[in-house]
Amino acid sequence: MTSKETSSRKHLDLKTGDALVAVDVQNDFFSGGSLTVPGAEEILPVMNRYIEIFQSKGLPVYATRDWHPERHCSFKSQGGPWPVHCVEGSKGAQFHPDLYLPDYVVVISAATELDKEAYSGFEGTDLNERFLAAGIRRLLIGGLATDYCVLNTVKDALKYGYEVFLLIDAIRAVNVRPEDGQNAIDEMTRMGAVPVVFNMLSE
Ligand code: VGL
Ligand code: ZN
Repeated sequence: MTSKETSSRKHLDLKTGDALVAVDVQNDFFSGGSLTVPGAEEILPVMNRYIEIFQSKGLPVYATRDWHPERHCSFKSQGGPWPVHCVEGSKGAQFHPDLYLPDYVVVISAATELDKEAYSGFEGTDLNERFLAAGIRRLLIGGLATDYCVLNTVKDALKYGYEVFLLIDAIRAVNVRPEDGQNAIDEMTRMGAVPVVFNMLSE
């Protein structure tokens, strides 16, 4: 392996065509919320640094949010697997107050249909069309939760042909089974997502 190939694994140079995708950094997934993701708090300062570096380079940031109708099919009360969470317009559905969201961030609401679960930010949204219109070719993806919405957003991104960098230090898993998060990371990397951490970006 040449030194260039070696170093390309340790460093990621952000450039035009790159976009950051912050998946579902919403109150209900944090402690005190209805569908707590263990360790979710730990991603906030890291995600904020990713957002700041994108902002400083004039690169786009997209924030997806789980945005369910009040009786969404994924809720236990409707026969689904989850407690009521991220109901459209509710406090729990708001982005975490400590998430740094510059004014230009594009917000994408997903899983808005009553009878349809959608763990991918692409599903039932115009995310792909927006990326195509903006000339986006590479995605840096982090957020919540590793084993659901991050996993499925990454899989769709790869399916649509984007180069995907998985923000290992800015994701956390629900871990219904304790191995779910690691299995999801393994699956994403097997499919071609490249795991990165923040210090690979800083000059
Ligand atoms: C999610 C479970 C249910 C997620 C959303 O954002 O990963 N997980 N709804
Ligand atoms: Zn949900």
